[in-house]
Amino acid sequence: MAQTEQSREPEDNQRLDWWREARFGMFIHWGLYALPAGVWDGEEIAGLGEWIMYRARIPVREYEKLAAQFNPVRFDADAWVRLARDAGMKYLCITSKHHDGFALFGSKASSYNLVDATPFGRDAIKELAEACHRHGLRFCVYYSHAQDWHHPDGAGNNWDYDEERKDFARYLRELVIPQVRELLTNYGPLGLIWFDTPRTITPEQSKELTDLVHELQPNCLVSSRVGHGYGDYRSMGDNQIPGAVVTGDWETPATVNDTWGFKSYDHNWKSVDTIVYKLVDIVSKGGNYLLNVGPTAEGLIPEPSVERLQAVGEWMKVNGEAVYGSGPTPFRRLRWRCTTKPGKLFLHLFDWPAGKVEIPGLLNSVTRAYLLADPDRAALPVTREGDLVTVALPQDRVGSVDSVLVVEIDGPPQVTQYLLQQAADGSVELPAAEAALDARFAVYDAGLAAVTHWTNPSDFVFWDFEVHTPGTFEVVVTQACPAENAGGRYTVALGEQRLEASVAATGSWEDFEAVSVGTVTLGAAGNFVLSVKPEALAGQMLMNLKSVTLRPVSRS
Ligand code: JFZ
Repeated sequence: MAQTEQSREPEDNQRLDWWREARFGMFIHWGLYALPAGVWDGEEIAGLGEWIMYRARIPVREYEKLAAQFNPVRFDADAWVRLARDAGMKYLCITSKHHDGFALFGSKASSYNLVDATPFGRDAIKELAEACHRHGLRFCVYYSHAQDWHHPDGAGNNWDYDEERKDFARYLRELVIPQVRELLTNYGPLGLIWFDTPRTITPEQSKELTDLVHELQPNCLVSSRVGHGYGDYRSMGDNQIPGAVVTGDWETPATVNDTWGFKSYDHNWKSVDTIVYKLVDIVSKGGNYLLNVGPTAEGLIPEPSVERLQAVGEWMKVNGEAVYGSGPTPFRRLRWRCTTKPGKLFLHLFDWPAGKVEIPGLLNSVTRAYLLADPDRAALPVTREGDLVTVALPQDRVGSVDSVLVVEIDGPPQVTQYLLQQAADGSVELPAAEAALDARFAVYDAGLAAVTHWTNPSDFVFWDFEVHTPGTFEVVVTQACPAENAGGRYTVALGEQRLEASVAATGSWEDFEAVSVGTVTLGAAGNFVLSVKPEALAGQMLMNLKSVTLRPVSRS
């Protein structure tokens, strides 16, 4: 479990050079679905905004009528691209055609597009491509190659069309291939094409599309969602951040609120701190962060997204060096997220440790340490005791959100892996701050010093630790949960041993209580992994989790 699944081996794939350098990109989901914005026939439709046609089973002839009303007069390609640029993003990827089949570009293959079917009549893909080229961002497109709910032969629409009579190859031939050709020939160089939800596509068809892209533009990347293992890099599940370093080239596509396409009533915006944390967490595990905005039918990026991206940009201006072109952490376990460049470790201090930062296991000599937020980059005192390096810090925080400490070292990182250690009294303390998180929504909140936003039952946390004095231990979970959400069930697993537990009511999300959930026996000294995994939520979130403690009850 500590080993996250391996992806494609890193290869010397030169077309990826810019993408590995970029690390941070803007995703844009924009289309006719921005008009209903999550409401159909007066009813709020659950799920993602861009899925409304599917979720409400809207007939093609009804949904198509949205085109006649789509007139995003406030659309300003330069404004969108400037926002991305100022946020520190290096590429921009927009839905040139989503599952609803509506294209944002003029197309000879189908008139169901922004130029030919709307009063607006402009080509948003062209305007954005030009704006990106003006402002130095790589321009990229999303293209739904398998699902198309408008085309009679596309995948997904079974309420208008008879699945049995669909000829998927005809859809590829008559719409997808011509449109992909248009995208790759009419808009200058594309950074990448983001295919999605391969569904019923065959391996031959995935290969054919990938080859077509590379034939037309050898440097254009293809996302793994083209299907069947093709593509240049791997896209994780939506919002999915792995628990540990993943080798190979990968990205996490993610949302700022919960939807991709605009929904008028989705106000669940992530905080600036959370967004920066996710960016750093992803880079520290070897990936890219493709962060979405969902503009309105008027053509505006929602203000809450704008404000957050601007604040992220402020942080990036000071600390971008720790993100662009940076590689993953060399530490299996360290209290701080760490990103790297040759000769440099960047430690990300989301909370400010009093007086000092300790780096256990660092064998390199440290030539200099300083904070990126310090305009003078004054050298901080560094001391060493064996393989424990300590950097002295000012008492008060320098910088905000995440203060980046640069530790310059002599050559490639050489580290002894330190797992969490059993205390002298035999107890093992596993704090949330040190937990590895494999999650779509759960995050570590430095203010609460707890894992929170645990809304997804597949999200789990785990810790690696070392035990020198074996025995039987009481497992104590320090958690918070208001009564309305209590009673969710989860499993604490340690090797083969599993404890089933139920979330206790503690009064609020911020009142923490230590709850004993049973005992485990560690028969011998060694390294262990303990995980906490939800089984069933009783409300919106499982619980806020501050720590798990193993308290010795007897020695073996
Ligand atoms: C897809 C789309 O259906 C969705 O509308 C959006 O465009 C998103 C970026 O991609 O949804 C997915 C695709 C894959 C996973 C989850 C949602 N996945 O692998 O977990």
